[in-house]
Amino acid sequence: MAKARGAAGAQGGLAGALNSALKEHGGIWFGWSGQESEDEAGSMNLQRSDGVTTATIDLPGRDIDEYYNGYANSTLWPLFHYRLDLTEYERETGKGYERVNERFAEAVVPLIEADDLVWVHDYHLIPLGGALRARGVSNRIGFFLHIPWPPTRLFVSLPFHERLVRTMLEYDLIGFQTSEWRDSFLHYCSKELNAEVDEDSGTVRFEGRSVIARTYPIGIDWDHFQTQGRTGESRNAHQRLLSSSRERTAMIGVDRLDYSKGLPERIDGIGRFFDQHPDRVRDLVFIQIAPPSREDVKSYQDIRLLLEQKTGQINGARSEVDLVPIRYVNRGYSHAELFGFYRGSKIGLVTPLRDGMNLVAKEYVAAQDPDDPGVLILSRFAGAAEQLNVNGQGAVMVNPYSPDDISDAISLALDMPLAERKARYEAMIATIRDDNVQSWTERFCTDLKA
Ligand code: ADQ
Repeated sequence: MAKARGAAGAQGGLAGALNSALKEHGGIWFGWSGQESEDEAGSMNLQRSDGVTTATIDLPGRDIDEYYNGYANSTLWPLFHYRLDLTEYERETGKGYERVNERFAEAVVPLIEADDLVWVHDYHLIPLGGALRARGVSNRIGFFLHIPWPPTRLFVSLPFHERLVRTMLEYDLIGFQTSEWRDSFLHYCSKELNAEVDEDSGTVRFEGRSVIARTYPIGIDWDHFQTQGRTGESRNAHQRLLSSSRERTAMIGVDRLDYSKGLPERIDGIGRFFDQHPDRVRDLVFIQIAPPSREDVKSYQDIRLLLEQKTGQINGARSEVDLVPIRYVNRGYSHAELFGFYRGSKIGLVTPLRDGMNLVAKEYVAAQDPDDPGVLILSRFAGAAEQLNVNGQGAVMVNPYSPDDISDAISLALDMPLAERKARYEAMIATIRDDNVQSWTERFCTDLKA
């Protein structure tokens, strides 16, 4: 018997992106099932559904605690999102992380055939490439980091930082979302490892090996998303949103409930807007969709409480019998429904404190009516800012730590004339449509093969 402990959920950006890539190219998706096994060595489950083959293994409770909730989500995730204050440095969980990566390598080796490309994803699996090499796998192996790479000064707070980066240098190709994260990685290699680094090509030479680090900004599955947007389910969601907000402008936020997404800071910004424009409380309704994630980790329980408190305070102070300014919803929706909600919202509020890319920003714009588009307010600290802040056009950029900045941006968006909304939309839409998840996969795999 296995019981669910929730891994890469349906609401994760990574899961959605990879599913699309595999449907297109075939291959096997290997990883943790999200289930807890009762015995030490969970067996492998092979399944085929919707054109995608998955090979997953269950993990014993201790591994889930040390590897997934521990090192991956209480050490690497906060550290890579610049949150030293939340980062736990426990040697035991570090050992669990390495142990599980070894176990994954052991399990996946028999599935790898001579000509296969091996593509490893994200911070949970950084040492997997090295563990595969140690087992004689000589295939091309690539790694993509979905989250930021922190500046060297922060990264060196990790005990054994060098050990982690040395395993990264076992890959042939390393992909980052933005040049900022890539440059931080190269800086570390040159500063701390004394590796020979060629910034232009991204080549790192170290102890006889050579690896290339490049940027591959991830995109959405444009065609699939547009198809979802044409369904009855999507139109229904759109209608529900419009009729429930009546004459008020709907502003939407959609995020996993995670401290990196800047949710309490966002609520503070909205509070500031209401303080500065009490006459406009009736003009706006803010809808925050935030399904809980990683609920076994304390910092996630804390952020949930904080958010409930903050929305409660504003709603208590600003509600009328016929009006609630913030609708805070703790559940997931299908992409069809999200499309409808985005389309019905004249403002999209995406204000992470730090984010590898942020696909919600791209989905919001992709769902807009080109003849009457809404306005995207975007944090300068989201990876997506590198693509969506186009010469001062595109998204309205904000500093998510500043409630005044968020308040000003909401004012600007509420009153923005149609011509400017269209110009900003036009500045973003081509890259969102063309630099999609298919072209991202294509670019990475072509470079990995080369
Ligand atoms: P995430 O941190 O999960 O991804 P994001 O890129 O925004 O963040 O992707 C979230 C995805 O989940 C979107 O496709 C969104 O539609 C979906 N989602 C969010 N809330 C939902 C809800 N309530 N119901 C249904 N679906 C919901 C990580 C990194 C990001 C990076 C992605 C992809 O943290 O920086 O962009 O991987 O690389």
